[in-house]
Amino acid sequence: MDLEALKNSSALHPKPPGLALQYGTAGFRARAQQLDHIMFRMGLLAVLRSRAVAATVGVMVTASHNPEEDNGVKLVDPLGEMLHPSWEEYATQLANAEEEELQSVITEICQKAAVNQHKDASVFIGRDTRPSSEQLSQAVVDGISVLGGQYHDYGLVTTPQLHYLVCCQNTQGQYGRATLEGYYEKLSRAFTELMKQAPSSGEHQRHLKVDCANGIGALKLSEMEPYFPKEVLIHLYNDGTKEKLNHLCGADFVKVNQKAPRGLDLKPNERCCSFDGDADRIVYYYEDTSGHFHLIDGDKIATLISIFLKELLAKVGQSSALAVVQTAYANGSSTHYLQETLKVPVHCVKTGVKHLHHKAQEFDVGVYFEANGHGTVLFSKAAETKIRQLAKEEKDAEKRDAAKVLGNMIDLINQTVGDAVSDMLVIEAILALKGLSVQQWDAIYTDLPNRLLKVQVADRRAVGTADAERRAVSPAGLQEQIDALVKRHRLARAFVRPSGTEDVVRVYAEADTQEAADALAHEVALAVYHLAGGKGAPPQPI
Ligand code: 16G
Ligand code: ZN
Repeated sequence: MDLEALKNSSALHPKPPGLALQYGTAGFRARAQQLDHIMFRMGLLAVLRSRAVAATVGVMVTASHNPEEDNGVKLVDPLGEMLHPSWEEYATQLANAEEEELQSVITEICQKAAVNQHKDASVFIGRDTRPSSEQLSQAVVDGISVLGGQYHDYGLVTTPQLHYLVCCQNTQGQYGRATLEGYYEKLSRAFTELMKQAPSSGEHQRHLKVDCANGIGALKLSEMEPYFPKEVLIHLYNDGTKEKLNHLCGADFVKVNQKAPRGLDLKPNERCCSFDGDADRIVYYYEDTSGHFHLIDGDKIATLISIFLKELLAKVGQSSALAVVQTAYANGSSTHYLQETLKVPVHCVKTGVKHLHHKAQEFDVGVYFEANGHGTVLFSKAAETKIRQLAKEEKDAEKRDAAKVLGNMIDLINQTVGDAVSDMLVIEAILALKGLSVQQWDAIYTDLPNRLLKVQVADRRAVGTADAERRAVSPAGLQEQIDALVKRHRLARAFVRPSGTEDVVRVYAEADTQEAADALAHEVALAVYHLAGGKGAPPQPI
């Protein structure tokens, strides 16, 4: 380590005095002006991580669905997973070190994580379309360079594309080529193969309206368009040429407000979807003839994919391979449908992609989705090998064809992380193959009415949870109160958890009617307010 060079370079990316940030559920997030030193230091950390694992790692500059003025950064591990939890703490330590401590913190991390400082380091960099992203990614480059790492800057990419590229690089091309062209070709080849099998529905062209949140999704979808089969017509809205990123549009806006994004004219019964700002989340929706808005969230996406895969897996003699992973936010109706009607095991884990991804790896075929639209499907090596072999060698035509469809699904799904583009193509292929309309998909089950609230408290850590966040273990008495309140409503369920991204406690409630869900959410919010040190005015009825 060239200490003089480190000192000089770091001085160009000074840490604002007193500022302390934490590597949270999805990396660092803050106002863009506060992040220059964080980016430089994450460049440093990426080099250390790359040396520790002797592989290429990724750095993505984005703040996802957050306002355009914000930014953030996430590290990507060699197989395209989120940064290993043991390194999240190093990230926080390095981010908050004062200038004069920087070198000793680096040395400490190297000791703790057995990093050989003489090894090669390789880092892939990507960024979203925020005005601040280009300069911030330059700070990442400075950090990488000063520690002697190599880098490849892919420039503007979606978050899932960067995950994919890192995985391709470290699997020596087995997962695909580490170029954007390689990504487009792999996905579109699989998609085209699947669409060839679709029964012609009389409708020769398939239209889909996509709200791109004024972000990177628009750019990348238009790059990909020439690769799509010509009967699939994707119409892009909120492409970033007119309005601000994520402003009144995008997957998060649509999910939270349960209404159409600005800038997309909904016609009755038209199939539409929204990406978020870095294109790793997707939700679908439509408006019926009476003007009623129908949201089709991550739970319904997981259900559609599970129904489809279950049928195919049964055909190839692997019906017990499938499991679904959800969080406590999953609508009770979805869990009920998956368990009772589809007879698929369902597992609940803590909020945050890394938890779902980790759990899904335990199964031959693990479908995971958060209700907010973040998710994918993971296939074990053994399951994939078996499917590929059947697709090639199986004599029974029906079984062989099912294996071929599964093989193409494996190629179409981005297994490194939830990917709005890949998920969209998976959904479009399933709807076409099954001849399902968006209304029929929506009608598979009816969501229980629900309500999400936030409560301001002095210290959100006062609320502790267990059992995948479904039970509160602190403050004392809170869970007992929630249990008593839930009992007063039908088909009711409620839980509370401290947010990982905002200084609030979140409350979720569902029940048989919207009035009951609203009342329950308010009652639980009041209980949190009184028992966990509420700030400001008490929560008001909805
Ligand atoms: C982050 C997570 C998302 C989760 C959300 C919960 C990733 C990539 N993103 O955005 O999965 O749903 O946090 O936020 O893991 P909350 O803790 O504020 O409710
Ligand atoms: Zn995102």
